[in-house]
Amino acid sequence: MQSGTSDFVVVANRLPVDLEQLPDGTHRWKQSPGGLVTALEPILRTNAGAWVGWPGVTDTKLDPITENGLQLYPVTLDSDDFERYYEGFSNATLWPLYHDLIVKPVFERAWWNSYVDVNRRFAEATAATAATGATVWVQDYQLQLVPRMLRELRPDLTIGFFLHIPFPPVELFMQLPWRKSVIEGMLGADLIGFQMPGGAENFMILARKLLNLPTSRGSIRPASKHGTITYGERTVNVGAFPISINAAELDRLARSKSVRARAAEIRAQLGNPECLMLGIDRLDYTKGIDIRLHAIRELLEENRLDPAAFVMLQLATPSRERVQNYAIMRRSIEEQVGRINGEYSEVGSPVVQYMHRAIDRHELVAFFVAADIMLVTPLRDGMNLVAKEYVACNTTLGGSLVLSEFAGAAAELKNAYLVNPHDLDGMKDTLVEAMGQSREETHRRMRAMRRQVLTHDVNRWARLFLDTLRGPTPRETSPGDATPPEAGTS
Ligand code: ADQ
Repeated sequence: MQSGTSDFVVVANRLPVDLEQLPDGTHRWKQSPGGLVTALEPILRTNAGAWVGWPGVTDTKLDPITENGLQLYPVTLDSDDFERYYEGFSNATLWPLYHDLIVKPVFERAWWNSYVDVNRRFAEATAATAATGATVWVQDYQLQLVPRMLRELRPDLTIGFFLHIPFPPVELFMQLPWRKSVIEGMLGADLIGFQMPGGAENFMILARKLLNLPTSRGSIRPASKHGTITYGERTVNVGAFPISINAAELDRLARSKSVRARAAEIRAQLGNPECLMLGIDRLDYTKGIDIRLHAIRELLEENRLDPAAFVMLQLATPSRERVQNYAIMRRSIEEQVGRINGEYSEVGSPVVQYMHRAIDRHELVAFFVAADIMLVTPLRDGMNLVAKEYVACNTTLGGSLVLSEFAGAAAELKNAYLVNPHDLDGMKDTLVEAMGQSREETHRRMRAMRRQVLTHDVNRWARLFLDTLRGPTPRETSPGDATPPEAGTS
């Protein structure tokens, strides 16, 4: 197969820009600067880098473009692909299967066939883009078959794969009718990265049980907590690489005059409550939005929360709206908000403020700065960047983070108020405890969490993954440059 010119290729379901369809039918590119693109941009630029992904609209064939110096290769999806590969297999099969079956996964053969087709298209686009001997980094659960397909097309490439969501325990994964193909798909990579050591461990067990492959535990510098799988002639490395955020930039933004002024204005607009609680999530049944609302309602019923003294602000980004369980979830949350407000709000000052829309970055940071208590209560979450973003924005140390034990972030943010979202009473008690905490203790906890988040940012994550994939550069192996400490201490 003929090779392309890019030495470093990122492959993700979405491009780092969205193609927007305007009312007159024409199109326009809009930046969607996620953490991933910010972290990878310098590497993409210095390595003649490219990004392969779907531009966000269906049935539109687009030529490769260069946007802000980045080579972008759009992969076309038609509306059937979108329904079967994306909404279907990715988000109604894999997503619930990998998140502890919070809802029942749907196993539909036509969806699987489409997943295979689309993964092949991504692999072919990548093979045509990558230069001889290039490094390719494939992202997430939508593209688990790409590493193997790509290796068959281009054995010369170095291939990494990173899963952003949890990798489930063996008993759950075994339900998947196409389980062998998925594991073999991922094994096409030279390095398979997970958020947590538990995910890496689950994968190793499956490789052993399902494919009878020899596995061994061992450390591969520079990352920690690793194992290897012998797969034919190759050795596949497996490890945990907890993702993070651009902490320094958020810290800087949170300290800016304009954000601080906007934060004060938000508090004033909400009637300067004694306590402002905040939830920021994609509207997803994994995020436990309903659970935190339930806890608040019961605390109000029991007179343990004074409706005149606090406001709960819930921001929810619209997400996967055509997938049935998302629509059900949205209705239930909106009913709960209505019920609490119906019973406890005064004219002009709702107890729960709910906004179902995307918020721009500056405004989002102002919400983080304004909040006294951040509620992050997922039933299961690969990492949860919101928890880390709140910490990075809490420059005055006055805020408290209530965090689910089932978010990957809990392993690093041990000074959060950790809760089990299945234990409603425990969660209510912890919320009351956080609200009544002394200033000194609040500062102590936040200071410790900030130390962790500011020293373990997304650049470090990307560097650690790529150094492990390609082998450490001479600088990294110089004497005295020890293996970085494991993320997990705060
Ligand atoms: P997500 O499930 O999307 O990510 P999360 O890690 O919390 O979850 O990231 C969401 C991002 O969207 C955050 O940066 C947040 O600030 C932003 N956001 C949320 N609500 C918003 C709103 N209303 N307006 C604007 N922005 C909003 C998946 C996995 C996670 C993993 C990440 C990264 O499910 O577990 O942490 O990938 O690997």
